[in-house]
Amino acid sequence: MRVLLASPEPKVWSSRKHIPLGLGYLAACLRQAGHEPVIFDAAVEDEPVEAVIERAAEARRPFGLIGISATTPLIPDAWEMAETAKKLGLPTILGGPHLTIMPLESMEKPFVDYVFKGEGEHGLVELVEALEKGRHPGGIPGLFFRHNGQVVASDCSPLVEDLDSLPFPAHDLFKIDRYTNLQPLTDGLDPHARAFTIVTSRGCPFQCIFCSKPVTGHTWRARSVENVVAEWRWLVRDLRATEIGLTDDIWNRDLERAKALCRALIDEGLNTVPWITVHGMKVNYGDPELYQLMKAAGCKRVGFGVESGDEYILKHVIKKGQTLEQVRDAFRWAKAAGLETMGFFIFGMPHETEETMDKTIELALELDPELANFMLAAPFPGTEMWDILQREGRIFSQDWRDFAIHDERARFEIGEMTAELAERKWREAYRRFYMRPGRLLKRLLRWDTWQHAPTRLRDFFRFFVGHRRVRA
Ligand code: B12
Ligand code: SF4
Repeated sequence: MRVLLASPEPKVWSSRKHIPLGLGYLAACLRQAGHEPVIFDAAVEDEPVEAVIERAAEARRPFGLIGISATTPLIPDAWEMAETAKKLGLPTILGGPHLTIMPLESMEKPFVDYVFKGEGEHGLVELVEALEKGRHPGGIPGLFFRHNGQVVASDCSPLVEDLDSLPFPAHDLFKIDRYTNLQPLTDGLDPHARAFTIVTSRGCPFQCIFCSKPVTGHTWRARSVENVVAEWRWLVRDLRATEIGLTDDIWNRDLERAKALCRALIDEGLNTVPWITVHGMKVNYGDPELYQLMKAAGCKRVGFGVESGDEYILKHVIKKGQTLEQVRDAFRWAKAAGLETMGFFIFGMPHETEETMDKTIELALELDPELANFMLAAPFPGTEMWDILQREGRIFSQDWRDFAIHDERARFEIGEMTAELAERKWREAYRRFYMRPGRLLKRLLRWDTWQHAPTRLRDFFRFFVGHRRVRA
């Protein structure tokens, strides 16, 4: 069967475009089972989804199903896309993080035929085969569907136990030259970079109260070093990657495995293409040797979730499971090894005060990463923070689109932590971090600042001037 695998266009602020790797895995499994998947990522296409569906029908090569992926802020756009496809006669299935949290919400939409909860590699292939053979889709773990007008709900959310058993994601099906490099705020925007992402493990056993990881839960499942290196070789040698991003939740959970991966990349001569840890480098698991090996293996930059500069908030409020000492060590070791660093910081979490947020700003200044990413807390459904706010706070957001992290509005208030306070400290963090004379001078001396002046100016206005918006 020809299956259209689609991602809606993110209307959340983002100057970068990454491949939706989940669709790459689904496509690879469909292809392995003899089907014909086509990837449609609305972020990089220059025609609407209906044009692709209609053209396929006219050419007598119609699609038999559309599978749409959605995170929480993208769900309204996923519904729009499903409605369009349904009007053109295509059965629709939705999957991804938001559907795993709230499958029934989408089953209420008449234009959604199926919802998938969990990792979809096996379930989607089973559904396609059932549809092809005209079989009833009952009994597929993770699948929600209607039968005699009633929703039949699955009671489980499947996880792939042996990640090595999966084919590599169908990287070759993405229009890779339409994606940007992974961190344009740091590297300048290269709209034609061949930037691929790779996931070497899935899940994270920590339980930070703000983190929405519905698909993988608290598991940690790692691919073998050999399996990861084989995919890496394909990216570097065959697909001519110019940049690789690790997007695990926590790739260094097993320190020895992380070191072994670096050694293998060196031995295989795959250290010629720069790579970065976009997410998922946890400060808890490291030592100077790891960072030196990463550097030798071609790593250019590491990103750490620092979140807060206040030990009490870290430990007792957001349950980050890391200490400030571990944070300082990690930055020191990474810098000493010659790696660039990035820090992620969150403002406006429950129980925050002016003082705790001042500590976060001070810590960012002390750590002085190449890129500091300050975010306003977003209460994703299904997280502990969401539950706390339902009980004790006030969430303003009316629309799932408001849950985009890169948005300049506080989304809730709780106790003394007002929206005004969170937004003020968040803006102050950007001002104090980026407007330091030394940093400004360094930035002005970089060629890419001038090469990408329009993007830089837009970012400048966004952070330092801000948009006036009315809060509901
Ligand atoms: C890389 C990444 C990004 C990249 C690329 C996003 C992309 N287009 O894939 C960038 C940086 C652009 C990004 C942006 C955002 N991200 Co992000 N991102 C990730 C990250 C770290 C890895 C994603 C990944 O490749 N996973 C591996 C694949 C295999 O898993 P998967 O995508 O979930 O797909 C599997 C299942 O979900 C399911 N499935 C998925 N789609 C479908 C469709 C069908 C039909 C079926 C049957 C099954 C199915 O099967 C897949 C295979 O097992 C995850 C964390 C994580 N570990 O998942 C966060 C994560 C997905 N992001 C998250 C968020 C919040 C965002 C943003 C909203 C942030 C923002 N800007 O505000 C945006 C949204 C942009 C968007 N396009 O959706 C949240 C989502 C939470 C939620 N409730 O929705 C996550 C879970 C991180 C977190 N813990 O908070 N992200
Ligand atoms: S350590 Fe990172 S991935 Fe793990 S729960 Fe916390 S924020 Fe999420």
